[in-house]
Amino acid sequence: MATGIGPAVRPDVDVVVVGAGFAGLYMLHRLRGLGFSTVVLEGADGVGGTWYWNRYPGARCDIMSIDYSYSFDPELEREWQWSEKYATQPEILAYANYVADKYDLRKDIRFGTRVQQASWDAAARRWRVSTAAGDEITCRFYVMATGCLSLPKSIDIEGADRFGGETYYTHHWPHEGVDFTGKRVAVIGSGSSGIQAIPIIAAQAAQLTVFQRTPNFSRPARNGPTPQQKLDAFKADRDAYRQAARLSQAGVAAPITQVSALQVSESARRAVYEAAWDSGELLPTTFADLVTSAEANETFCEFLRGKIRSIVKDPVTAEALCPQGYYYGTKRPCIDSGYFETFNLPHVRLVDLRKTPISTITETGIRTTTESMEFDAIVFATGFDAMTGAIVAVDIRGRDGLSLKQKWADGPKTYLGLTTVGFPNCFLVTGPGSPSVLSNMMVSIEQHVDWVSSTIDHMRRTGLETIEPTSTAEAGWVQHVNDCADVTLFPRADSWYMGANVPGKPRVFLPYIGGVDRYRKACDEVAQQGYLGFRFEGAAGAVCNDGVIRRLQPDVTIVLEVIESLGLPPVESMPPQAARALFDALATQRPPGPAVGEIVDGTLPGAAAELKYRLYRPATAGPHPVVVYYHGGGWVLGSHDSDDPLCRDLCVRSDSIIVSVDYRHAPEDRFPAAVDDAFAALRWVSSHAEALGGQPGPVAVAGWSAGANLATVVCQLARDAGGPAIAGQLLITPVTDADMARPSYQQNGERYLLTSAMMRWFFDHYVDVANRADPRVAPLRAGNLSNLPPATIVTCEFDPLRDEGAAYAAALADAGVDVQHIFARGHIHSSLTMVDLVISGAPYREKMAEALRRYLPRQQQPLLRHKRA
Ligand code: NA7
Repeated sequence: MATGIGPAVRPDVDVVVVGAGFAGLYMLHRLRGLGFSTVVLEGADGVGGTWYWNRYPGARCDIMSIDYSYSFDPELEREWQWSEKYATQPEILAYANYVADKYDLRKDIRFGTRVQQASWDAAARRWRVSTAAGDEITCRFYVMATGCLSLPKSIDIEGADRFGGETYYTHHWPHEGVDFTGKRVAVIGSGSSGIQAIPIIAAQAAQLTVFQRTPNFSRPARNGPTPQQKLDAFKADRDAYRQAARLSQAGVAAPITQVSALQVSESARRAVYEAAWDSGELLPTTFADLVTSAEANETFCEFLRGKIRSIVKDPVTAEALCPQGYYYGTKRPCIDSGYFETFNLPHVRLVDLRKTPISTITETGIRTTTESMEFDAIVFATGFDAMTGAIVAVDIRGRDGLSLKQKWADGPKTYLGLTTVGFPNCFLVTGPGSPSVLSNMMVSIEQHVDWVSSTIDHMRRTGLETIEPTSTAEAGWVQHVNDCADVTLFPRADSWYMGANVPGKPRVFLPYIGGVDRYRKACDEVAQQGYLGFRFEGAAGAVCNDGVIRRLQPDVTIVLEVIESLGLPPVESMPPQAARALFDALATQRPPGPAVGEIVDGTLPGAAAELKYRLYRPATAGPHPVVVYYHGGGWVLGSHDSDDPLCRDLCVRSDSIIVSVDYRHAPEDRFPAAVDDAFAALRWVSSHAEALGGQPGPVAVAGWSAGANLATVVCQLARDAGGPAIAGQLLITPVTDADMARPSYQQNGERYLLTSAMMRWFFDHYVDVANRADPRVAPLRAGNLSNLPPATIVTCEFDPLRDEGAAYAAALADAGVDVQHIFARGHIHSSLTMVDLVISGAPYREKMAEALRRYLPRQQQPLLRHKRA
């Protein structure tokens, strides 16, 4: 506890909320219920936010209305019935008004009031909020509920203000509507707004020309009544229905699949895609890897292109409407009512701006690089400065006058998408770094409002006056948001999710893609852990439980969740045979790893008997360098099969032959059987490198876990025996000591698959206690570590073996060995071996392969073919 701060100056109200959309309305209701004086400032003359402004023809939500509704009051849910599956903008606006009336919200909303500036007054510990009209209001807490798609992107087309005809913007449509009958109309933009408006404008206009820069993926919405089974499920158990949405990936309950699009037959895949096409849903369940695998995603893209080609009669127009160059879902997909069919109408034309860009808008129309066209009206459906635009449109000044716009100049930085360092008592509803636009907004809004209001309530109860995230917590969250995005295809697209639609906006993935369910869990855990990562101040002093809420890579988390859900018994509770059977069974469940040129199974003479080996040969022309690989499994478990995907991956990436050699396992054959076999295998492979189709000369050794232990032990033995020659050693999360005493055992010994108990079980089966300091068990304890082959040592942050791996790297370096230490942030002991399952491991596997290529340069290739004269 620091010393207390001076008394706060009483503000005009407890809370100012900016925006009277669905977020602002619920925030007001909730805070009022908790007894906080609250004022909502709203620029429009009515409630509804995005649904107040976006009145263009055809505007509807594309999440089913039964789901796109508040869930906080069962009475409201009973009273309000939606007339359609996807309600129109007028009906949604009517709902917002109904809510405002039912809870008597208008009396605390100041309409027609645009907020211009908000600044933190540190001495008085309150915000000063000033409006465009010059009014000022002070508050303890300042909440931006300004929406994610509310600030239109400025029109970046030359000559836009020259046009003398009628100009309309989908985001600011005249309240009285527009009649296009008999008119020549241009629509610029083919995002959700354009796709919804175009069929309706086409039905009125004499001529419609659509100017399309990027074609969009869209499927039929098949609007109609709400599906009966949804209504039945809702009526049967309202709470369960809502809870399932809250604990879903995107805020709408949907089945989860673990099936890869590439695992099933062409016809099975097509059946799933046809069902998605027929579903009329924005987020149908398809395959697990459409978000992460380019190859899988492309199968859906091609299916959808096929649909467009089958609907649109003119092949040139059809091709222009087919999205290319980005993956399905990485730009916001759409559902529509007759969009593609509209292009079969004789008076509708598509101009493909990728081929003929707009040169300028003229007084009478639009000129492209090839022609001039005349119009009576131009409709701009050109989108928004998404997620950050409306927030930084207000000049928000935090501690010491810090400007939020400046702080976010290189991209937004938030803790949980809710708060940002330097801006005490300021909350963002569905801000950047939260699921927001990747979710059913109603679910995300309610979750944020509930979290913010209960936090404010907690502060009142505990006498705390200010809250602000710490730099550590914010940096950790930003990292986690990026980690989640980086395992997906999303960052590759020029989308508004990436800020790419607004010239000059930094290219940063703005929302959180880890899922509504996991996100909610993170927020709840933050609160439960004494508001981890927040610093509070009050009359009694400061409190702060600093830390980072999510540090594992997101795909590692998923693997851990899946394994936990299997409810497997701990390995150390099993006899070795049962543990081996389990290990083998799990190995059959995972993706196979990449294809290699050839796989050869064979035997070689071990120290006591024949040993099996499996050779992986690249598809490229040989001869290739040779790597001797030792599998992991604690000297007790494992085989060629258990490390098969990793060996394939190393083979392809390093362009080397990998010879995965077996060795005798404990407890049947205890130490030093495995070491003796490992060394015998090294000798045999080295002397047969050419016979195996490999390059002559030194080999490299590699291994994972206990296999990495054997790999480095044979390096020490080979040095002392004067051969075989080893060009380099790749040690992936190696066992280098046997005392199990380093801090990483304490920190990571229970929760991350490889546990301390399991390591103890391995050691007990493998080696007597008296022999555990033998350098052939604990290579770190060797008296002499000099003159060993160059080493690449990989350690993982959440591995009990992390610190001994790092200690070995340091000891080798001290002994003058050329060492590269690769530290895998957010990874666990086994995650780098999980090829195609833990995608975030791929960059590390690439580094490992680079090391092998460095140790074993390809010798001059014989000239295979001569050009004919
Ligand atoms: P979007 O989805 O951002 O769509 C805007 C469209 O306008 C998109 O096709 C853009 O092409 C196009 N655009 C933008 N600027 C230009 C210029 N200068 N020239 C030509 N075409 C341009 O906004 P919407 O309003 O449709 O939808 C927003 C969200 O609201 C939606 O995703 C739902 O969540 C609800 P681009 O793709 O940038 O090449």
